[in-house]
Amino acid sequence: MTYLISDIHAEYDLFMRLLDRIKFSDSDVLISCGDIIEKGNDSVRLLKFIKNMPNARCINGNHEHMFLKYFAGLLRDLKSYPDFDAVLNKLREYFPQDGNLLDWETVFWLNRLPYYIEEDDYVCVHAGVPLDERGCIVPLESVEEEKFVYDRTFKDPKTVVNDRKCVFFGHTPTSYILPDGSSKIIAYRRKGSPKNSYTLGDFYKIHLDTGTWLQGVAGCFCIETCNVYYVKKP
Ligand SMILES: [Mn+2]
Repeated sequence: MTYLISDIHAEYDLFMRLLDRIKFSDSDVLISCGDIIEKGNDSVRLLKFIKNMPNARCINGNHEHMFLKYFAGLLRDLKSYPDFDAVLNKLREYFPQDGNLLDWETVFWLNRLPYYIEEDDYVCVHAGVPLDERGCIVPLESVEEEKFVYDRTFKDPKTVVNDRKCVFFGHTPTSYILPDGSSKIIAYRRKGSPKNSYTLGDFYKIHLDTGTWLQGVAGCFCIETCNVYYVKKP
């Protein structure tokens, strides 16, 4: 099975409970739509764990993007100050609450992450993706990184995707979108798709951010069954 998550925001314990909840195994695949780090206390611990999962695929969110911009700035300064230990120390200061120490391997792993995943029937981005005038997804290789991680309009329930591919995204807690303020994954059903049908083709976009840090709810969506799973903080 393929499971999608987003915006875990350093909530290591809740993430581990979610893996338990879905009985995640070596034959499954996990896709993270960004914002693994910050807000919670275990950024580095969570990064290292996910980096070492052989069956996890990750893209950058705005929090990873900001960290990588900070890293790029430190590398630029190196021209006059060639001290890589100092750079790593500065990077470690980026996660002040973290008991786990950042290492170069993790930094370079982050630095190689893509900003989107595109498959035959779905696309994964952090905040959103530009649509053309027909509501189809524009060629993703032409989109700027900032657009993927800071998009402001895609979360709007009025934004409809007319593309064959379903878009997975996060970035904004769904409690801000749902009228009752609950923290649930929102799956937007295509016009005309039968109400009791649950295949990925029945949906045009899936909003994954259940507010793991803000609301204490971690959720994931299974592509093959379209089931959703949640774990909550006690
Ligand atoms: Mn975000």
